[in-house]
Order: sequence, then C-alpha cells, then structure tokens
Amino acid sequence: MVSASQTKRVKGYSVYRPIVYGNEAHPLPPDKRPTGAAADHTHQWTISVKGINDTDISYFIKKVQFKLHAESYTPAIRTIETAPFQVTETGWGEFEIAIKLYFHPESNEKPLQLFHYLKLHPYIGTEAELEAHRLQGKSVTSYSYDEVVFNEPTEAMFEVLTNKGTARVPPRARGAKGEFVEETERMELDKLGAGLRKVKEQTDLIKQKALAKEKEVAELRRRLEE
Ligand code: SLL
Repeated sequence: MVSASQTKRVKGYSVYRPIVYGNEAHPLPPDKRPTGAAADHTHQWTISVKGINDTDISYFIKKVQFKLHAESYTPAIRTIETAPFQVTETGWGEFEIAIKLYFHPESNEKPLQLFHYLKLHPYIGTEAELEAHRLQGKSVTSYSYDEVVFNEPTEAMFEVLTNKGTARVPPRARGAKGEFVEETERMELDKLGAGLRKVKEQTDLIKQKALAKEKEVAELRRRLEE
C-alpha cells in the first residue's frame, strides 16, 4: 500500500544530503595476504559510500549496489543492505566501479547511478617515488564529494530527511550552506595546491633535462665546426 505521504510532494523544496564515495587501497605484503587471495593480488582495497566524517547515511539510503569488474570478481554485483555501505577486496588492477544508490521506498525515487574509477596507485611521481611508495606499503585514497538532491521530496521522505537526518548529520553539514561549502572548498584548494606543486616539480625537471640536451647539441655543433 502506498500512502498519500509517499506520493504527495513538498512543493518548492529541495533537500540535499552530502555523500562521499570512493576507495582506499594499500599494497599487500606477500606474507600478509588474506587467506584465499590470489598470488598476483598486490593490493587490498575498500570501496565505500558514506556521509561526511563517516556519518551513517542509512536513514536515506536503503542499500548500495557495487558492480565490480565482471571478468575478475564473482559475484561481480555486491549488494550492501546495511551501513557501512562498503566492499573490501584484493586485486592487482584498476577498473571502473558502477555504484547504485537505492533510496527508501517512501522517497518514491529511482536508484541513482554513480561511477568511481578504483585507484590503487598514486597519480604522479617518478618511477623511484612510485617504487618507494609501494615498498613502504603506503595507502592511496580517491574519494569524491557529492550531494544527493531530493527535489520536491515526498512528504514521507521530507519527514525522514529533516527529522531522522538532523539527528545524525554533523552540525557542520547541517549549518548554513556557506559554512560547509567553505570547508570543502578549502580541502579542495589544499589538494590542488599539492597537485600544482607536484606538476611544477615535474616541469622543472623536464626543463632541466631539455636544457642539458640543448647544451649537448651546442657542444656537438661546436666540435663539428672545429
Ligand atoms: C586492467 N582493465 O587491465 C583493467 C582490468 C582488472 C583487475 C583490471 C582481480 C584479478 C583477478 C583484479 O585486480 N582485476 O583476481 O582476476 O588494468
């Protein structure tokens, strides 16, 4: 039975809830392989969908379906019905994971599809840096921030989002929108700063190499002309 509050919508309202999805991965030392993990599995990783600061999102999410690389993992579709919505696996390669969020039936909303490219290796660095990173068993993370927007939610879902939700979502996420955006923007800028520094290091290195090559060529020319 569908009640009126499950079909009647709250006009002119949008309610948004933050989510963080993505993965953590760390190299598996050969002697610390979980039992059953294949010999060529170099990493252990966890893909998850959470709220900000690991808050529980099960008050508005009913279940999450993760679709793994079908040729590698059996079963490839993992359905997680309770929080934390996450899957831990081992493997050697990166691939795209389709994530489907299912909302509670009173929301009368269709599932929402997201995609995350599983990340096992750091983005940038010299071969030596990557090797050192692997040997030290350092973990890698790749998370995306997003907001699930309920446009004109059903009355029942509005109730869930505003009552149950406020009890669990931290004040920072609930407060004036500006505050929260500021925080995430700052985090993004920090990440960008680190990325830009790295890019500059790499370009400086390439410039130096090009300069050395130019000198070599000049020297060869000079000798030829002698
Ligand atoms: C690649 N296109 O070639 C990707 C596929 C698949 C990763 C990566 C599990 C291995 C297994 C695993 O890591 N699969 O147990 O078969 O990079």
